[in-house]
Amino acid sequence: MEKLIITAAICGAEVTKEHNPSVPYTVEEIVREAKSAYEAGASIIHLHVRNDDGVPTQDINRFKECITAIKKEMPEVIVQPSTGGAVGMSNEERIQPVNLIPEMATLDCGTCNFGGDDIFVNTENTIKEFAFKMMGLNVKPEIEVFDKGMIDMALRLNKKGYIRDSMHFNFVMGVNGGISATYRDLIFMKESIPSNSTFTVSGIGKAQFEMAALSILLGGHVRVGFEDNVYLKKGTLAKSNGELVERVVRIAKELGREIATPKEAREILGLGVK
Ligand code: KMH
Ligand code: ZN
Repeated sequence: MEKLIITAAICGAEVTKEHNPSVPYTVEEIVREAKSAYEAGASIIHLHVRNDDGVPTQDINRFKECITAIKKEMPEVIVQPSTGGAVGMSNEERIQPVNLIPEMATLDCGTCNFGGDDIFVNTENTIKEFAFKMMGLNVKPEIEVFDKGMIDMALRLNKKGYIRDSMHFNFVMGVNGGISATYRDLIFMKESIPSNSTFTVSGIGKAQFEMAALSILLGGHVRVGFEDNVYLKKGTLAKSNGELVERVVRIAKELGREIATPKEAREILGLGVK
């Protein structure tokens, strides 16, 4: 089986220090968390950024500052900025980090309830606009899907030429409003994507490690991190993103999957290839 790509979603936009005091806000904290994840075996850092007070921002200069600081410490790591940002942000705000021409960025492929009155809005035209921009700059989209219909949207946009082949999906499973984090649903999602695609799985909350284990067995990849889950195990907060990555590495080793380096992750994902 292909080596396992571990992505660390170190920060997110919704989780705060009240959920876990190690959630990073400042540039220094973001570098600390990225480093802990990288040293534990993550090859991709999925990045949201905050102002020092913790308020999420998509400001291009804040992204630039954080990416430069991460790359200074870890030149080979893949940094994947979010274009989802936080619920309620405008498209203009959200797309900003793509102008830095990162190797990858997220492309959210549908609208989703996000609990309470929150709706994460991604209209068809938004998805097309973001996909078109990423294609023009040769930024590989990680196609974020919160439900099966979002896979179908990505497949339609692939046919229409907005997304290149060898698509890479992230199945986000267990959001209050999206697909559940069950074995049946993960197998359904995997069987719904083209055979030349790759996928990673983000199990939300307590589903994180069960979904990770099943993805490892199915030949998929894994995302963990504070954005999705702040607990190492029931009742125990993770001290760092690195602790979450370490747990995935232990599970993978037991299941016979080797861990990809950033260089190997680039090869698996075809980064930089047009
Ligand atoms: N924070 C969510 C509203 C992404 O990074 O592209 C969107 C999100 C997805 O986290
Ligand atoms: Zn995100």
